[in-house]
Amino acid sequence: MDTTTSPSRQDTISALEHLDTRLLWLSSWMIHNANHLRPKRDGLKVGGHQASCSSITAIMAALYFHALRPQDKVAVKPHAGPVLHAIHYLLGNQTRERMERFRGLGGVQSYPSRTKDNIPVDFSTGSVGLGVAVTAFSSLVQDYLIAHGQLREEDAGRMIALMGDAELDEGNIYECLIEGYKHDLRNCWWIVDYNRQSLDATTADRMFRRFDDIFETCGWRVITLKYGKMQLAAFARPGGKALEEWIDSCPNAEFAALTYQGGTAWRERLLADIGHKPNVKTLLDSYDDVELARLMTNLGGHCVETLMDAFDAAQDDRPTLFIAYTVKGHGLPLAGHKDNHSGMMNPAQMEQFRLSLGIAEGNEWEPWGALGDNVATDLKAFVANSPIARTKAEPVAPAVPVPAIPAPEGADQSTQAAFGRILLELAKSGEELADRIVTTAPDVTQTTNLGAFVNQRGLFRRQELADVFHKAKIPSAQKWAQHAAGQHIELGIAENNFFLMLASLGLAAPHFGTRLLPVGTVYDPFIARGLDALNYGCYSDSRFLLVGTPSGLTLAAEGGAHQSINTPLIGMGQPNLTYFEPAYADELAAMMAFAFDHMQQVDGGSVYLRLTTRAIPQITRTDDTWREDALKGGYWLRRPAEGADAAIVFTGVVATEALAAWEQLVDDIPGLGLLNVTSPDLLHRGWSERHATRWTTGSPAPCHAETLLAPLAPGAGLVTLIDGSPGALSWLGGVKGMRVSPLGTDRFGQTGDLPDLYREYRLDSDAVIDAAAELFLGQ
Ligand SMILES: Cc1ncc(C[n+]2csc(CCOP(=O)(O)OP(=O)(O)O)c2C)c(N)n1
Ligand SMILES: [Mg+2]
Repeated sequence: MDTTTSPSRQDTISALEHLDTRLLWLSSWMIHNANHLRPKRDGLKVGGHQASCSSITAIMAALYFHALRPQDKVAVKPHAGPVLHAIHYLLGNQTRERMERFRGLGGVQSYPSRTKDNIPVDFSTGSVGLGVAVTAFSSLVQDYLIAHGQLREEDAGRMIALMGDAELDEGNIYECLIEGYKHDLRNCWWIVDYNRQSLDATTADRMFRRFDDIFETCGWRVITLKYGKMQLAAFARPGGKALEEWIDSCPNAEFAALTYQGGTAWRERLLADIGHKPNVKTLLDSYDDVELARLMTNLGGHCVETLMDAFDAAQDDRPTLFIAYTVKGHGLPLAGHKDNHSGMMNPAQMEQFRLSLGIAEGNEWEPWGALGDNVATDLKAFVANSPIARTKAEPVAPAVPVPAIPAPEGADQSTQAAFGRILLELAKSGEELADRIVTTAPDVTQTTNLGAFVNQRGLFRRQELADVFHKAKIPSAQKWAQHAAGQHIELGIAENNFFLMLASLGLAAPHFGTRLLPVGTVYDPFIARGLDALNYGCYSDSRFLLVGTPSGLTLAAEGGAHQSINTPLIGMGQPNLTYFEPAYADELAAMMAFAFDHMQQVDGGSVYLRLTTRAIPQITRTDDTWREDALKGGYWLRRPAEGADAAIVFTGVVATEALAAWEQLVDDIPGLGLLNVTSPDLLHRGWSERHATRWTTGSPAPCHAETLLAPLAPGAGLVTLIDGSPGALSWLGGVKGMRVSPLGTDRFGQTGDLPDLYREYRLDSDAVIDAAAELFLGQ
């Protein structure tokens, strides 16, 4: 093959077929090695999915080594992770050593991971459905950057998901389709490995063709790749039409079972069903059993020529769904068996597979093993010349300076209103930071106080849309012109979409080389609705500011369905997300400045602010010393006396009740302290890290919780108070072995006004006083 010019069509097909086989072998071998050859120490199954890999190797060969351009990005279905690594092994980006350690510490991850794998992984996958939908949101982010002059149209890539057919059962796929249509989604391909098998079963025939309708309704082009070229050739022969009709009407489960049984079973069944039709027997007789089995499983998704042509024909920017028919376990003895999801070839089957490919013993890891010198040389050149080989490393986006963020003025303020005012001031400033902020919300823009920012900066739309109400001079507080320079992405009420949007926006820096600072608001209890997508964003190390507001029982009249309880624990338990809950507006301003910086640090992360609509009296500061401690997780609002026996510890909006109780108790309990925990998350993390370092780095410095509690007497008592799960604070008793009386909500709330609810749920100052009395005075 000439390496300087484009290879001929025939050479390309031949190279892709070889690569398909190489990927099948290497992915199978990687899994086999981890399960059958590598020494085991724990008796646990290592796992891996040879059948899931085998159904997608041709698709991935044709995509990666033919269709993919350097600017395109791909999410690979979780169970095809080994195929992705095999591709990068052939490209020279992956080492044998890491592949040998597949699913071992430091080795190739079970499912593609942006942060843990050493090869380029555009999107992490694992929780099925999310890795698919995220590509649509990244496409919207790309359009946002193009519209904002941060990316050239000609550099736009295609966002591609390689998905399992069972992923089509995930609801988040359809939520995403609807949002995608509203936002005029483009440059997005989803390629379904339509092997008609999920984990447990063969997928339902009744959905056949329904997917076309659903996607087409949402503006997608649907391209079905049902037959391979061999099958098409057979259909064109005498008797072929009957064969085609038989395949079309064969139920999924039966097709799978026959595939597993092989050539003899195919022949018997076909003869029984259609053998009496003209020319069919002659047609079938022209294939021996092995060829017949190959013919019957020569589906579109296993035919590189079919795949290549389909990809080549879809070169415009219309979102496109390719439904590529495949066989789970294709080319392996597992093919078609309904239990093959976790099935694995045994050593004898693997040996047989090796021999069938002519791979010499000891040569199993050879990238080009058993190919013969000429073919290997040609193939290496083909791979080296494929566009994907020219993909550059992910860009490093320069940081955007974070200006000082002054606290909003006002004697009584809620943190939610203060948040809106801070964003408004930023929007009016000429700061670069303000230009990089992108806000988004799932239909709660106004009620979470983003409205003022949106009035200033506008809604983002690729096509300009006038504000009809504004034009008609109908008075409205919301002046939401929609234009390409807008900085708010309005989403429908689907929290999964919201979190995936945040995840995509927060990956703009590594994906597109431009740092965006996404700020998303959601009613605090509905974080739970999108929790897996939030986790997905954090797992991908995306950077965003999540604002949960309003929160807690403090919503009062809104009732129990809207009052969040366990979100502080979510905030504490979620890796790569730092949770703060401010009591006062100046704390919030400090936290937002911290967040915008933290989101840009190499070892930073995302930030979650839990806010409220209840306005409380602000306090007068005499100095700024609180700030540093507040950003470490807590500070003394009233410093305890040295050796004091007690402290009240609170988080967030119940500051007023805590302060009132402190004022009433301080005469009876001399030296009583009042601790404002601004981040139960940071305090807890610091505490557990400090214990961990004791065993690793030697002499750890005291953590912030220890430093804060140091003045108290060893057996002191703590009353903790939070409008949320009391467990967020009660653990503080363990730091120095103190007694704790935890106050908070641990049952569903109800409607009521604040005095009634705070009394009923024991969040008021009387509850604090009673708890203190019980703890400290032995009453
Ligand atoms: C959210 C989620 N639920 C369940 C699983 C467990 N699981 C892994 S793969 C799978 C089914 C995969 O079927 P399909 O998507 O068709 O993939 P393939 O047949 O190609 O293996 C399931 C249920 C998961 N990974 N994520
Ligand atoms: Mg499947």
